[in-house]
Amino acid sequence: MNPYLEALQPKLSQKDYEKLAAIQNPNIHEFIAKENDLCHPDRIFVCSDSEEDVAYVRRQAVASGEEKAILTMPGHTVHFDGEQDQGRDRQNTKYLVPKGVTLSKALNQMDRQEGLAEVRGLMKDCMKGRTMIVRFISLGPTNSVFTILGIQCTDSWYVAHSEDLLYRSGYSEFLKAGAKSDFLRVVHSAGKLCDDMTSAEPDKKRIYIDNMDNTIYSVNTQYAGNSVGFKKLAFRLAIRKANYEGWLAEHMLLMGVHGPGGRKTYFAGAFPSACGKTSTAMLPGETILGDDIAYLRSIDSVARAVNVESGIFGIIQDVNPKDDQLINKVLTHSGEIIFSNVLVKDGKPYWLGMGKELPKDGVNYTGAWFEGKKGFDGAEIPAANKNARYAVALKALENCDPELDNPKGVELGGIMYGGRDTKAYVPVQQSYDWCHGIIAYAASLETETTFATIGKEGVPEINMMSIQDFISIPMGQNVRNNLEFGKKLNRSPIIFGVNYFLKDKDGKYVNSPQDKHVWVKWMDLRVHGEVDAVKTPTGYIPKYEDLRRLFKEVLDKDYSKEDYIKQFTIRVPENLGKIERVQRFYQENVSDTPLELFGILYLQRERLKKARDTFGDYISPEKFDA
Ligand code: SPV
Ligand code: MN
Repeated sequence: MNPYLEALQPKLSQKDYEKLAAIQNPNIHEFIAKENDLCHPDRIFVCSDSEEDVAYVRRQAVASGEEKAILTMPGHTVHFDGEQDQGRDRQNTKYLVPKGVTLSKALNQMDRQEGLAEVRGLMKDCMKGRTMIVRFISLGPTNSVFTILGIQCTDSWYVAHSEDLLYRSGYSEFLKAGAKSDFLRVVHSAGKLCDDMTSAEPDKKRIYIDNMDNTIYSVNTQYAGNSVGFKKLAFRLAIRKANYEGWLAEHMLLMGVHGPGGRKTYFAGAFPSACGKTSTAMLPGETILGDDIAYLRSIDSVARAVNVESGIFGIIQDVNPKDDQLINKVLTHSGEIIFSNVLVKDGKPYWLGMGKELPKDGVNYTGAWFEGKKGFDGAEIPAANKNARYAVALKALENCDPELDNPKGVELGGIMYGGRDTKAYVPVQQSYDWCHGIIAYAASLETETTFATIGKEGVPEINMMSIQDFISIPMGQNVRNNLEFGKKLNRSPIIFGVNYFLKDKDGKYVNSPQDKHVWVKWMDLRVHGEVDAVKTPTGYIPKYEDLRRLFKEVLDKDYSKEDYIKQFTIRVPENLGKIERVQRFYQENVSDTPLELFGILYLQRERLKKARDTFGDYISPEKFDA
């Protein structure tokens, strides 16, 4: 028996002891022993992913009060996060950097020793009177070059239960891996709890990333983006691992797009949180492979990708029978689902934009709720939080892609990048080449903050490749990695820029949410070289005739020339403004920016200026199609 197992034995039942001892890796025992020493749980439960263990986790989530059964539907439960714990917390999420090391200025960081002392101080004895649950997970399909193993110690049954729905189980992978010591570690505690089982001390919320130890600490929070270790927490560690090993870990959806003749082409898509990623991945008639995190590798010189996860933690706001048939059907039928931060009344869940009137009272994340109730900040509390969510396994969806667990992943035909850009970029465009796409669309991705993170909404910002919140390496290095990745491929995916949020002069969106389906179909045709495009200073845009046909075929809509011109007019001043902001951002925040970024932006500026000299500030797409 190694000394760590010996130290852990008093906290373990005989069965749990055996489960742990069966893993031939003292590093794992050491990690758990270290966290046991810190958190001092009364006992430790080791989840082996057996049916029995998983059922136990599910039962405990309800027995502990962290979830409540929704009585009208078998398998449905609801979980509430505290009023000040309704999204990812950027301010309290920090990288711990050793003395002498600095990350890019734009990244939230602090001295490693200080940070460790602070967070470990907050976690001291935090599990007294509780059980520490140990979960083993495989990030990505098992038995694959993509597989990364992860382990989490948590005192939240809700977190442990969510992991069942969202990830591939990993206990047997740890057994197989034996002494292989490369795994990501997360330790989490919900901290002191209120009577309603929500974290009681939001001012002591901390999410600290210790790259040196491949460990993430999370305390005094339950919101899944801050607590479910294998979501955004391990993602930060994976980005670092990818950097060393020469692949990419991305905030991307994966989907199969159906083209002519029964063809299916896989696309990845990077969007910041709450900018249309999940709704794109779920387009009806296409297949969904993933909606949040993907790993990309060059295999035999083509880009292949896997979904790191196997479930969806999706925004429920605006899911309604008309716009989101597939997920709406899942959410309104029996099956295992955790709803979070919705309104519950008479044993039924309600959310904003569900397509029917909401009750005037019920129970929500603030406890007993009634219309007009004011929150901690004096603002009126909505019936359900905007960032209310559902957690469900991907396989619950009718159009789950059959390649989900393919260890080789899927070959990517295209990659799209899109943010909330109300002013500049056209709704869809294709880059000139890989490097232009990476710089002009991915590294230049502009967006506005959303309810997915705590703080003010609608603040414009640059969100590099949509991983600004998760990037754990120098930012310039990330740009370089992306450039290099594509340059080395024999067949690189085509890069597209999409913008679902462009507005007109009166502040109205120029597109409806359904239009994205047409853009996706157009991208598929471009990947296969089946339609022409119009060359503009910012990229190739669709021809009117092709869109008219696609609007009819896909949405049964008559697409007018006026709409086309409005949507695809090149707005020179706004585009020059964008370039200026992006350039300044990199100059001021990213000391290791590759020169190529400035070069590609310079050329884009020159093309825009030249076009302006001939055609003026606002240029109809028809001018470029002469
Ligand atoms: C996001 O905010 O990007 C999400 C939800 O996907 S969470 O992972 O909880 O942050
Ligand atoms: Mn996300």
